[in-house]
Amino acid sequence: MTAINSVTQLHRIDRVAVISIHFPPVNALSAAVRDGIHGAMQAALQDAAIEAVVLICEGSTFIAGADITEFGKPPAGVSLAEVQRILEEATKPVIAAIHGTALGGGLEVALVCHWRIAVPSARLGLPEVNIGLLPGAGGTQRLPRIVGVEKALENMTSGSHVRAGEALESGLIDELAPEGELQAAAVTFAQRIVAEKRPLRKIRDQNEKVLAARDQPDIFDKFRQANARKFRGLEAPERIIQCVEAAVNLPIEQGLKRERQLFVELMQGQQSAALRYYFFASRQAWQVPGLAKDTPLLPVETVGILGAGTMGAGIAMNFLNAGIPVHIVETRQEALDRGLATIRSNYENTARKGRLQLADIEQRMARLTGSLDLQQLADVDLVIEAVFENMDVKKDIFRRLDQTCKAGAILASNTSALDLNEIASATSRPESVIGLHFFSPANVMKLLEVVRGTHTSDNIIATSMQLAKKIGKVAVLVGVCPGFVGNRILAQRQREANALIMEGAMPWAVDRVLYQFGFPMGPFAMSDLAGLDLGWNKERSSSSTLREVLCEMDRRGQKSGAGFYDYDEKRTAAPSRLVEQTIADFAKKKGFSTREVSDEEILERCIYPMINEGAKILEEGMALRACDIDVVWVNGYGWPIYRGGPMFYGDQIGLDKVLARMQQFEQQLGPQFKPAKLLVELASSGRKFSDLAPAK
Ligand code: T1G
Repeated sequence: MTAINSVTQLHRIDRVAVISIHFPPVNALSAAVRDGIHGAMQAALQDAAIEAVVLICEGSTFIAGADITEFGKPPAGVSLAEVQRILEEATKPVIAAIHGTALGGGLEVALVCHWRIAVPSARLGLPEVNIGLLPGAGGTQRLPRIVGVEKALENMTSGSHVRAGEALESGLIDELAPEGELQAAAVTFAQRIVAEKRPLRKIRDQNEKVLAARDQPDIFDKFRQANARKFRGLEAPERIIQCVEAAVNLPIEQGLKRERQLFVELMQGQQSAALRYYFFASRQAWQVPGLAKDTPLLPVETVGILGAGTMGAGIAMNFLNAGIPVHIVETRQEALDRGLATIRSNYENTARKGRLQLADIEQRMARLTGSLDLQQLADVDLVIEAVFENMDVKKDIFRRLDQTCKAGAILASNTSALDLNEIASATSRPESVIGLHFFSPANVMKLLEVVRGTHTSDNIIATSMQLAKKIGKVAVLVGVCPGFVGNRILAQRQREANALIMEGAMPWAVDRVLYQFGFPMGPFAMSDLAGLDLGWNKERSSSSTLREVLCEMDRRGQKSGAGFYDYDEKRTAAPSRLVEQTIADFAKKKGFSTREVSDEEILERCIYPMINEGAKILEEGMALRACDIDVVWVNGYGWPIYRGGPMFYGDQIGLDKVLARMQQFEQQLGPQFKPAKLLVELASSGRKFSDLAPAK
């Protein structure tokens, strides 16, 4: 066994050299890994006793890509291109032995080896698109040569992982190895290749699949059209398509040059910076400073849910899907029946789309029970209250849970804005009370705000964060304040959107600006979808707000065929002249004078107060990090991920510019624009939100 460097070992089995990489956690292609592979290959090629080479990794996975932490830093060590050259031009067969995930640059290294073997559980992919890049080490040129143009386009623009079995069928790998016997199988495969004197095979020389696509130029435009909605606003997918077009129409050397050029464009662009930022932000959100790594976790093997309404039913599905039995308690039989039926029908809808088997439905429904008896929750590990948003109701429920539930049970509220500490004060065990704020539809939306009360214990927090991961949520720990983090920031945008249409901006203008910014839908279209009459009371309505006026006109949103927009029978929205006049009349009655409002002002008025509110949230310690706020908004409110999140966006614009505009708005429009102290502090010292250390 020879240590080539700190992360690379070289040893020999019979006449096969085994290059073994050990660079936890994912054997990323750091400078040391690149140097190690290159050095080991030089040694193997010079050693006459060696007839073949196996490249394998220790730990959990094969190389999972370039080392993203090196991006933006001065290059060091042997280049990836040089590593690939020595592998591909080797005069002895090189076999990549894959387990775990071969992703990005890792798969691109495997593709310059002459053969590939993998265990069945291995997954392979080129997911660079997820960080706003494209496979920049030949992946866009070699993958189409193996799996064909259409499959390559799909794989690289979706960033999907392919299981080893499928990879074997498509020719991406050549052999499957028994689980746990990868190295032995790879060495045997290498020996067989030598014994059979197989000519060395380079993917770069296999052109039949790309040449065949030359006669089908419309493949690319069809693919663009079919994915236009999914790729909206994103730069990387289009560049990937252009690289594959180059693979079809150009010799590989020119194709590689084209790939390099487009890769550098993306690497230097703002979208990749935002997506790489988000990659790490989404992982940091799980870290809770001050929480010991070995904080004991509580068992969560049974869950009780209070309330079988939309939220309670959706919340229940998360646990049923994760194999955790749920007991739902309601106060009225018909409400309970309706809730249980909703869960079943949700599953049946998913099955109709082919995403669930009928057997799975029965298996999950078998884990679900319901009753009108709170005593049924006496022994559950976790109770989630999901009832009417009224403090008195919630305090009464928590008082009764305190008397009913076993010691050590986690008592959680799904409240979206009420004071969790006040709810906890109704119990004798505030240390067991936590907020688990799901977002509707709770079985779909990824975000879970984990609300930490003043007295919530560390093991309840640690257990809740771990549980969130188990049920497939993106959890962010937040503090107790009105609206917590997400809704508190949303209130800023809503206030400005509503103010803008009193000043002369049309609802469809505001929606267009925010849609073009990258949100899936603007606030007025969203209101029409949700219904303008949420909480509206016909008897008490007094035309005091524009929403009341519209509801009184029976313009209650999509469901009534009209809201801010008019809707045809297919629910296609169109601006409404009547609403335009209604807004003008209402604004006049309220004393507003209307004017032309520019798209730029609409965007700044909606977005900058969100950034400012995020600064206040950080000042108050209601979020641990600025990037946590971004994770909340990407996962809970459709902030375009390629813009990183409101706080990252503020950093990219420049906090000095945000501050200056907030000060102008404050002067023109009032104290609601008063800049946060932290914004003033950072802007005046030339710092960014990303310079802030996490709160303790
Ligand atoms: N570089 C550096 N660190 C990485 C990393 C990477 N590529 N991938 C993961 N990590 C860290 C991660 O930050 C975390 O750190 C730890 O590993 C565990 O990750 C030339 C240019 C491999 C499926 O996009 O998809 O190659 O928080 O929590 O859930 O064309 O990580 O522990 O300190 O995600 O088991 C392309 C990205 C790069 C793969 C494992 N490759 N990674 O998932 O663990 S660009 C990727 C993943 C490229 C080439 C281009 C996942 C995973 P910490 P984790 P996991």
